[in-house]
Amino acid sequence: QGPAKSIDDAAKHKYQFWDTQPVPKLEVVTSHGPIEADKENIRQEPYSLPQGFMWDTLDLSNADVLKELYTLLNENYVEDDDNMFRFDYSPNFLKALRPPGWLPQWHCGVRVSSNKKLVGFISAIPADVRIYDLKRMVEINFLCVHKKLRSKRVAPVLIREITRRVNLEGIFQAVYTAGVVLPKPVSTCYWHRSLNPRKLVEVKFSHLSRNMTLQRTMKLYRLPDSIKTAGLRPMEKRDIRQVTELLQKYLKRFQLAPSMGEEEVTHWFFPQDNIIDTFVVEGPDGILTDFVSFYTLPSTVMHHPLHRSLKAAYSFYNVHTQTPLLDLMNDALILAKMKGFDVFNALDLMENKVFLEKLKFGIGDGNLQYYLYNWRCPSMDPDK
Ligand code: NHW
Repeated sequence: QGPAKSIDDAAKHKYQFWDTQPVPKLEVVTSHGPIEADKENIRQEPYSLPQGFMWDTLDLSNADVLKELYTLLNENYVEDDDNMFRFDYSPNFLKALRPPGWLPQWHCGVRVSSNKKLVGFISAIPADVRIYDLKRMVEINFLCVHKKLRSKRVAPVLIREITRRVNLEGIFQAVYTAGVVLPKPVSTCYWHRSLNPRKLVEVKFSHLSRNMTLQRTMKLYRLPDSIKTAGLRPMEKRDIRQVTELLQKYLKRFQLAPSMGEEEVTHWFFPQDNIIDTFVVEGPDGILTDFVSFYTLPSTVMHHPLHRSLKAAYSFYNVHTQTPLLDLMNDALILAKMKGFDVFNALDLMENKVFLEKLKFGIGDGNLQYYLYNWRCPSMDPDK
């Protein structure tokens, strides 16, 4: 059965776990504020796991442990609705779980007591989030329960346990995203821009539209060999201060956004091969005016004789003050193509609707819902 995939289904769904949690019900809200007050007394003992399982904090600086987490996610994490593709976050990418202020106990694993096999995980990382006011929160991600342990209500135990560990640090709000509909989402859609249409058709990520041959499709998605924006170059160490300023100023336009200082910007944006790319636009005076960024997240192709992996770039934050966003994103597509990506993905949030159709992105069948935990607020459009 599983949780709902659409708002209509969600209205009928009985949320045995989520109806006990401080999240807004699926109804209209007009004010801002916590749903329940900060707790005075936080439970000191971990929540109980089913018999035969144990909690284990994962030390991601240990390469063997990092590999165990990688394998759990590689074999059991998010798949598309048709179970053809599964996210394949690389071990080095997973090191992103140690941003400034990270805590070891927020890398929360579940093992089989007898053989110590890793079968469950959930993570929290600190983040300053602006919604109404600036608030210290956590971002929850990588909730995963091994396929053999599904539908046994282990996920609610993981969620309660990470909530307890976060509450112990005096934090009572969280942000998270999911493909499923829970109380209560801000929803956005995935859009995909083909870079390597031949392969995308071969693995059935996309199919030829009516009246289109492969040749015509390849021509449609062809990109120039070089970028257009003068002064566009990879971000360097000396750019950190200016990138931070550009980002902070730009994000003020939105109703829900993170707030990052120079250390966070370094962690999230500084280019790392096969993890994160950031390109800045430098004017003749040495002043940065714009930047684009995208991260690398391949998916395993689950049942194809030849193709094992789909190399996808995901649009991250794009800030423009001088170069039109459309031009910046067109250059991002060219750069991604040159780096060997098969597809470029973006959500229809922030200002992205400005370029999606014009740059030949097609709407996908996946939704991504954004959630706040223990924060009531009026519903918000994706461009906010
Ligand atoms: S979303 C990715 C989630 N992971 C996957 O989809 C991986 C593949 N699937 C699995 O591993 C990004 C399992 O199917 C999971 C569920 C573990 C998803 N979020 O144990 P049961 C994130 O990581 C509810 C929240 O029997 P299962 C964000 C479901 O509605 N809840 O299911 C994570 C039901 O509750 P209901 C989800 O299939 C945010 C209950 O779980 C969910 O064996 C977490 C069923 O549990 C989802 N993605 O395991 C919340 N999927 O009320 C953080 C299902 O309907 C909240 N459920 O009865 C904030 C905490 C911190 C607060 C700090 C103040």
